[in-house]
Amino acid sequence: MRTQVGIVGAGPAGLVLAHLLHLAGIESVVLEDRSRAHVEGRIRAGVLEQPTVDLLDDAGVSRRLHREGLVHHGIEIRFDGLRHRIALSDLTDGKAITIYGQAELVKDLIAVRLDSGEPILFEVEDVRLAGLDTDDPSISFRSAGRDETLTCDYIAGCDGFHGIARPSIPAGVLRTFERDYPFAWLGILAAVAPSTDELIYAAHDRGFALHSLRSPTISRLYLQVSPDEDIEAWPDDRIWTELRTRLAANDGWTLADGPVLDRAITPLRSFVAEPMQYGRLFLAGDAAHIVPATGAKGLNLAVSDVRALAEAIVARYRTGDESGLAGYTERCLRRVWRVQDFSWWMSSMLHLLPDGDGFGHRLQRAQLDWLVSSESASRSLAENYVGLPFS
Ligand code: RFL
Ligand code: PHB
Repeated sequence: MRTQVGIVGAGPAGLVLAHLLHLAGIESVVLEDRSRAHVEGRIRAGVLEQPTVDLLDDAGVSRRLHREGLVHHGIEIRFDGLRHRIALSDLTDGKAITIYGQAELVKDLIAVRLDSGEPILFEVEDVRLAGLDTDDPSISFRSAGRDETLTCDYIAGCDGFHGIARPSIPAGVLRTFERDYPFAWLGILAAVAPSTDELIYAAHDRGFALHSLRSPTISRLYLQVSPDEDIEAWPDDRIWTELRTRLAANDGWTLADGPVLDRAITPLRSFVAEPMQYGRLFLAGDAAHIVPATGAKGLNLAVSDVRALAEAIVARYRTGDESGLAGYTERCLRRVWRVQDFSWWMSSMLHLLPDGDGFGHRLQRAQLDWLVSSESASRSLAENYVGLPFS
């Protein structure tokens, strides 16, 4: 088998890349090691930034997103029982975020891929990359019990943080940068109408809490917990009681509860691998970098990487110009580090940190106070949150 671009992974990065290449008339094969049902059912991100929505519009895959997604023009920052609105759209010339579950976006992208008639293989096994520093890199894998080899012009490693693409790069090539945080998130999906119209980020003495949503009938909520927390220790009652405590407001606001449909604990991590390419392999999305979820940026960053990669590949086929491919890492890293900084800042400001004498805690309160009382500080958050323009 031969193709122009072999894409490992059918998450947002791999699927958006496959579609952008298809629109430009470039062939690809998408290889995914999980089942279609698994990939479509994975509950993860929910916030799409403005540039992500604009790209999906241009790519013609946003019809259901606009029908079912919820456009939000602000978010709330809550601390000391007080509610402070950050007017995202007023502060950014009308830009907004759209709440649309990653699982829904993935369903839309898989549907458009299947409609295109181009190959997407699920449940492939034993995926291995070879010849990355040659002109004919290849991917070997097993599909439906048969061993296959796919020879490619280029390979896109879109297989997430635990994938095989990044570890296929020879030792000594990559430099990695990493921060672990002394906390994790316990996230739930619940069958209850959201108790808020806009997302609530709450800093509380017992830890951070976030009230997000997926639809008018489904809420998504998160609690800061310790990284080694046992999910079994969190029956529904305990989760709702803790959420109610941390999200409490002085003005009589109340939190409605309901059946918990899904629960999971996710560690928070910052990670960047540089460069994001080796020979004819290009890493995109979580395969190359991870941000703590507090800034709601992971999916959006994955989309911005593959936008740059698709442009570079298209230029290479149309005009023979390889400069976009050569400069792929440099172009991506500028945004990656901006987003790392934003996500780190949001995380550090909002979470309860181990803090002996309370110095750090007082700094957090000073930051929060400045954030909600200074228009320029609010605007800075808003610009980053709705998404900086693609370079
Ligand atoms: P993905 O989504 O992990 O997809 C990688 C795909 O590759 C497959 N794979 C392989 N396929 C073939 N061969 C192999 N050897 C393979 N190994 C792995 C995997 O099965 C998978 O299908 O990476 P991608 O495409 O880079 O997308 C990244 C996003 O998924 C991620 O950054 C976001 O979910 C992060 N994130 C959020 N991002 C946002 O922009 N906004 C948010 O509000 C937001 N909230 C979140 C989040 C992530 C969370 N968790 C659970 C990590 C909230 C949470 C709780
Ligand atoms: C979500 O809705 O899943 C969500 C929202 C905001 C975040 C992270 C996750 O910062």
